[in-house]
Amino acid sequence: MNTNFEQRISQMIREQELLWQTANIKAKPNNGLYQRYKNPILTAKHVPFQWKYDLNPSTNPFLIERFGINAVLNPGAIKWNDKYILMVRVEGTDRKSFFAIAESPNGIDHFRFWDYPIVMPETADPDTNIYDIRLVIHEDGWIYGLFCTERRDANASDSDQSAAIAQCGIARTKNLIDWERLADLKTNSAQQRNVVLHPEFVEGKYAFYTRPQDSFIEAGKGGGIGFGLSASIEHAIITEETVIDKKVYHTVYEAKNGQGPAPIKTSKGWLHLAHGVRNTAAGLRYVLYMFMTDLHDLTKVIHKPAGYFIAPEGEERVGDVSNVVFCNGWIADDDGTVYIYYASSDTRIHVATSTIDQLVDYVVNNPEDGLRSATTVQTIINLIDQNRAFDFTPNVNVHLNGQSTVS
Ligand code: M1P
Repeated sequence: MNTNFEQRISQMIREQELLWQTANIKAKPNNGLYQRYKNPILTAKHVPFQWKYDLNPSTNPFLIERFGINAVLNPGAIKWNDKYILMVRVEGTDRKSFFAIAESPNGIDHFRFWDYPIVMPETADPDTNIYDIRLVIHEDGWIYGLFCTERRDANASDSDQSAAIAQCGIARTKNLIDWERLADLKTNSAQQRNVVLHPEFVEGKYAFYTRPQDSFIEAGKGGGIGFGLSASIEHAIITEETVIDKKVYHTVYEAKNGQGPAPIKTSKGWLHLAHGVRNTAAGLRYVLYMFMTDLHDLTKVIHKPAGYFIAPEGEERVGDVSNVVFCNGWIADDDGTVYIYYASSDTRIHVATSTIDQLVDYVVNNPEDGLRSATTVQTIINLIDQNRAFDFTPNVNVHLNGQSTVS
């Protein structure tokens, strides 16, 4: 065997093991609401080299990478068999996305991919691309995965090779390996993305969060997070979609928005995490925001703080599609910790941790968007007035040598 070949393989094994074994550490500062971590938890480099290389020196004497991975992003998440499970969108250099499971013992580091990617069965109308799965352990006993299935628009002309139709694919499993593909969701909307299954039955039916949209990129008049019911999951049909959280002028979700993962049930209401998009001179900017719906009327938003919850920061701002954070997976642990798995710039995956108490406090007590500069100023004045009761002014002593100390 050629030694260079062997050396390169040993090097790959060492580098990958190092990546998998590296502990994550808390990033500074903690903003009182969530804790970011220093390292992304999954990158394209975490994908096992056995997926990319033919390791046989006689068929691949130059050890050329036979299949390239471009990015790992937008994972669905559940805690299952005591492991933190991410069902990751892996994107090849051929631009096709597929799903693969990575698991961690603690939710913040040591994520490793399972040996094989997921084989997702197709319907009679094969998917061109599948992505952004939302995993839900439903009270009917199945684990569901709802994802975007994209196919070429059959009505597009030959000269238009980018026209696509996005719809919601549905599959279920008991072991995360063998998936049963069900019929795609039917709604009255021309396109659907960001569809999420509610974990409980509502009026004895399956409940869905939807995102009706007019065209592949533009939400158009159909924008907003919708809600609808279907009696069947095997042939899910929503005949009536109610928009519960619409796009609004001059907010972080004025161009479009979409439900993130399935909401988390709390004593105060259902906690929702969503993404909001606005247009800028530099292109679309994706941020995450939160709201809460009523425990008994899921179409009623009862709390919604102004602005974003997480926006791209530092290296998160740059990647394949820059200035994007996107989340379709979080895990609420038994001790109240919430693990928020978000991707940055459609390139890599991060975790931020918080607690149910912190998230509920934020959603209930942070001020709503007054939708005008004047109301924003009034919000700040109210805070300053309340704070006059507390004197936190530090004593600053300036010494003769020009140095100062703070006590
Ligand atoms: O590129 C940013 C995101 O764009 C789409 O989200 P939405 O449908 O809300 O516009 C999706 O393709 C998503 O995967 C991607 O991260």
